[in-house]
Amino acid sequence: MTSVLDITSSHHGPETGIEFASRDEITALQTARAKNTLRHAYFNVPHYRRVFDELGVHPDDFKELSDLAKFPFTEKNDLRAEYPFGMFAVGNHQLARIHASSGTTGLPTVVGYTRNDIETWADLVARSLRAGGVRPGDKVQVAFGYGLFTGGLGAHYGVEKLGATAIPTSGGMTERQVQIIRDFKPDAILATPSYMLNVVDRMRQEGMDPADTSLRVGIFGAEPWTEGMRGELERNLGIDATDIYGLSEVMGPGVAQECVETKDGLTIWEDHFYPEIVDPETLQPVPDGELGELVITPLTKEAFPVIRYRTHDLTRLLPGTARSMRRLERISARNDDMIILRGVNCFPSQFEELIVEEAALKTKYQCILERKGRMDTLTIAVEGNPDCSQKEQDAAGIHLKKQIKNRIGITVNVDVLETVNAGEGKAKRLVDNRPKG
Ligand code: DLL
Repeated sequence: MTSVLDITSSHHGPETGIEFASRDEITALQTARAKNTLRHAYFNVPHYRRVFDELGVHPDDFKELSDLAKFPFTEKNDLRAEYPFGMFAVGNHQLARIHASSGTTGLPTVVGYTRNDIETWADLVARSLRAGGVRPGDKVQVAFGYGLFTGGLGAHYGVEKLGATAIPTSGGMTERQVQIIRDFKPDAILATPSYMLNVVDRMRQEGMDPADTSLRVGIFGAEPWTEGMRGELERNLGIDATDIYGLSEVMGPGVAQECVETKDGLTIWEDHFYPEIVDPETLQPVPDGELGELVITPLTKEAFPVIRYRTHDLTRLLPGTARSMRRLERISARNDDMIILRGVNCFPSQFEELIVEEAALKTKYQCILERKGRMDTLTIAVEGNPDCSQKEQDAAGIHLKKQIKNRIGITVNVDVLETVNAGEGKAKRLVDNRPKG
């Protein structure tokens, strides 16, 4: 620990150390750590012993990183089958914390952390925040939900680890978020991007100019968002907005983070995570640069090792730029959010890119799937911009429908509404009202 009186101590900048390690160093570290993780999982988690044995693979078969492809994937259902603690590799007395992710259906997935896991997580979030432009001494409003969700507490420990000041507002209570921005004068805010747009609206309702706050930096994640929405948040708030990624099963926020100096996708912290991209149909790994499903093997987890976790997030692996570690392209969608409308595959984010272009519409929307007779129909419910006339809003709705036809190739209904509430945490973009079965 460094004392506040110790003015000679400095926080190590990103210019040195592991974030700039050579590819060979990263590969050597990943290889050693993957081997340990495979052994740890095999010898301490009955599920892994069983599925490795069934496939006829053993941790000793792992010699180099490409050998990982011989090992089985882990799916959310595997975790659910062992609910609540069956996938933990340590005894209860070694657990420092438990989180859970609700998911959309069924049992939550439960994840555990040892003290060391919590330390590693805090280090990686601190590293992420620094990459996003937060500095020691900054005040950081943490508007991710606190609780079983990993967002709030995960971010919080990283803020403190960086040497910044956490303001734990949690999510929701938008009026109070605005009051705290005005009175506590935070330098940075962490939130889901959809919720931040609610905060911006609330500021305007209270006669505040969102561009005229103390905020310098915003770090947004926990749900898909687009370049268009980045532009909107940056323009409205006069901040640098970057993308943070993570998932409970692998750790929580801080698995990958965009660097503020390049804003070109998210650096995945490869000293702690080994990423693969697989073809979602064949499940075979594809080369870097190709689009597919992200599969992650965390390399240092004690309480909850997972091998080849299928995230269902779609992205590609890109070479490093601001750091030597590889980047993930902005995660635009999950493959379970894919809409197949009369044979055309599309994602909510494709509509979002067109919605942000309409000045008379707000980036508040939901995609509603219904069945009329034997036909599936898709309605984009989108909020009108109250600063524009009804006529302008209606014209924007008609224009949006045309743009969707021209650019995506499908016919949808567009409903311009006074309010569209997609939730206060992660936005629910897709509402499937079709009869089940
Ligand atoms: O959402 C962890 C987190 C908290 C990340 C705060 C970033 C900030 P889960 O609730 O387990 O964990 O949800 C994980 O959310 O598989 C993605 O589908 C989605 N997701 C998370 N970050 C991003 C992002 C947290 N930056 C799931 N872009 C993931 C797109 C994201 N999707």
